[in-house]
Amino acid sequence: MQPERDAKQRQLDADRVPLDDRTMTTDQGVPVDHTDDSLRAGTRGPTLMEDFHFREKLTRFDHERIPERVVHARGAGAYGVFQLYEPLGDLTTAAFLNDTSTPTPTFVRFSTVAGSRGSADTVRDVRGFATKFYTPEGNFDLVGNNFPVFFIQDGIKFPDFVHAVKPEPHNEIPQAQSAHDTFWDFIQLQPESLHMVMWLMSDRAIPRSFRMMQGFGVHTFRLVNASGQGTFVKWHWRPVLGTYSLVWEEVLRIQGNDPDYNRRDLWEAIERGAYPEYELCVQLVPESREHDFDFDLLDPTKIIPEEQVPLRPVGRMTLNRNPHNFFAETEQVAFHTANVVPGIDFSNDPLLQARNFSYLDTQLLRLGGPNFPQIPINRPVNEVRNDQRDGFHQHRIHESRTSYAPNSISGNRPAATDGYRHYQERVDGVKIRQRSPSFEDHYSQATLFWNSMADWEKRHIVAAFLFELGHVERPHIKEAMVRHLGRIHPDLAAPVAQGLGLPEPPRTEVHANASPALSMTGQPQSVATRKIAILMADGTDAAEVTALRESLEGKGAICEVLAPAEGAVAGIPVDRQLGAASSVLYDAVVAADGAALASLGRARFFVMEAFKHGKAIGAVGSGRELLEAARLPSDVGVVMGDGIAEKFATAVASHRFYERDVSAVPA
Ligand code: HDE
Repeated sequence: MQPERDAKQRQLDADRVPLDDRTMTTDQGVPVDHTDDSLRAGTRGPTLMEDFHFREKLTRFDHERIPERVVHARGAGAYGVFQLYEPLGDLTTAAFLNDTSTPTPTFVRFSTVAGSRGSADTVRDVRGFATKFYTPEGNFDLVGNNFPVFFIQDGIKFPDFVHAVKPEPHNEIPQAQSAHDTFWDFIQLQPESLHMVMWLMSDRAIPRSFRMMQGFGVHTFRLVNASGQGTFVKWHWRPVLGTYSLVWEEVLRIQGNDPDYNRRDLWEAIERGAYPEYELCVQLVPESREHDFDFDLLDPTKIIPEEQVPLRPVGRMTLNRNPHNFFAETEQVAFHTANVVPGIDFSNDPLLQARNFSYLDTQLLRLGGPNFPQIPINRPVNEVRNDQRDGFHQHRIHESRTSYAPNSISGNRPAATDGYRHYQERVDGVKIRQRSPSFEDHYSQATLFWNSMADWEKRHIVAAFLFELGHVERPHIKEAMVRHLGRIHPDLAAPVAQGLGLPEPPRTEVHANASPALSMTGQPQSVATRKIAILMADGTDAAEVTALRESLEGKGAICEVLAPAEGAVAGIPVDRQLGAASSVLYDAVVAADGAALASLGRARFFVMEAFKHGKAIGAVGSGRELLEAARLPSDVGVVMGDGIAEKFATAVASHRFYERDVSAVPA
């Protein structure tokens, strides 16, 4: 069932060009009779300049590209709606945060940060989570990430940071990877990054799906109510399906098997009607409590632990519509942290202040001039009226004879009346290039993060540091990083130092505080939208497979039948032949045949690799023989026998069996 057409969709309809059976024209509307041969002097003669169709076609092609985003170039977008739970009038005047009767249309763009437009989705990186709310009072953009902190404290360091993480300048290597010298050189010299680096080395940096990751506004913002009272706010998106990640070895193999893994997952879920949902939550701090924390609320390298300030759910966003055209919508969407509506304001976080400059500036180049807010995806749903005029690609025809204010000729219209009022914060200070001493502690929250991890999360963090620093060439950078890790936690530094062949740094005292909410254990569990591979061949018992499949699909799982060849096995159609499939594209695997598959290396590898990556493994009928042939070292998360449907579904819903010892599995 198609979702209702909201105000934004109705507005976009006017710009949509449906595919129809009408004939081809030039850009000038002239009918085209032939588009396969250019006009030439004789069949073997030179092409003629007067072939305007040929010239227009080539010129338009030559100009198809625009600059990719300087960061977050790789992304995927979707439309949605935001439904508020209850009016927040005590906190903010924002209309969309007070009206529970009309859902607010949204557009979201998810992205990676470092890679270029054509890079793979599943790289170790932060993910962008940018949301445009088309509110009746104009656009509000919540331009967040899937981590709650950032690498730097002051926006003036952003070009330095981005230059360090991007491919190195001499040879443009490596693509979409932080595992290289310039990145780690920057980090070792800029310890304010260490908290963020802990997140980056954790599995949060390799999300299973855009549908299964959190979003954070990162900075402290401000809500302002009708009496002009401000409340500090941190924004959080919480995925209804829970927060889940891939494992590193899997990620490496997905990049070749399906570079569009996260994009495709989002697209297909929406096409199937399994709409991704996220709860919008706020952490609220009254202004009177601004200085009650042992960190500075203005410091974007710090979280407010949820145990200190709990999350309050305020609404839910459902992504329910794919774009029609990637370029027009997802590529041309322009987010900006300064796109706020009355009742939402900024804090003095120096990173946020810098962003409030950068996002408008970048669009001027990327989208070719100052009229980019007129591009359909960027237009607010309410009317735009002002004296801003002209510029490249002006689409509007302003009829007024004045474009200045005040004026007496047009009745002083458009008039500035009761609109956005900036929060009246008292500020006083000397001009100074200096960080506040309250921004100086770079280690405590990195330690807090480490202390809060489950054992498996700690193991993965150590492995990530070893992979990354293992790609660094200069010994002094590795040594400096190990010293920093020693100050975060000796249990982190020791195995990394050992793996790098470096001496363990002297063990220092660190605090033992933890914030359990930081761990990814204890997520909501569901088999819905999980992808399950069923390996079949001629020995498959069709009745058993059909019963299992119906049960799993009834719970919202997606089952795909894989077999040595396309066609059908035991009367069941094959979705993909094994030669074109890989276990890394599935959440779980069921072996349904042993007789034919047990001798096939590809089938054995499939099962072994899924086991290595912690996935639930099932077997029905003779499928047990395939598991035996794969020589799995344990039966943790392996479900076999008759009537396994319920047990297997529970195993799949638990996501991964990280407690398996897979160190000896060669896959
Ligand atoms: Fe961005 N960032 N950023 N950023 N950012 C951009 O804007 C910038 C930061 C984020 O899907 C650019 O339109 C500066 C934090 C997302 O279109 C650019 C600083 C967070 C997206 C830019 C930051 C983000 C961007 C590039 C430090 C998380 C993708 C193209 C002061 C809270 C939006 C563009 C989309 C994109 C600048 C730091 C999130 C250049 C200067 C912190 C999700 O303007």
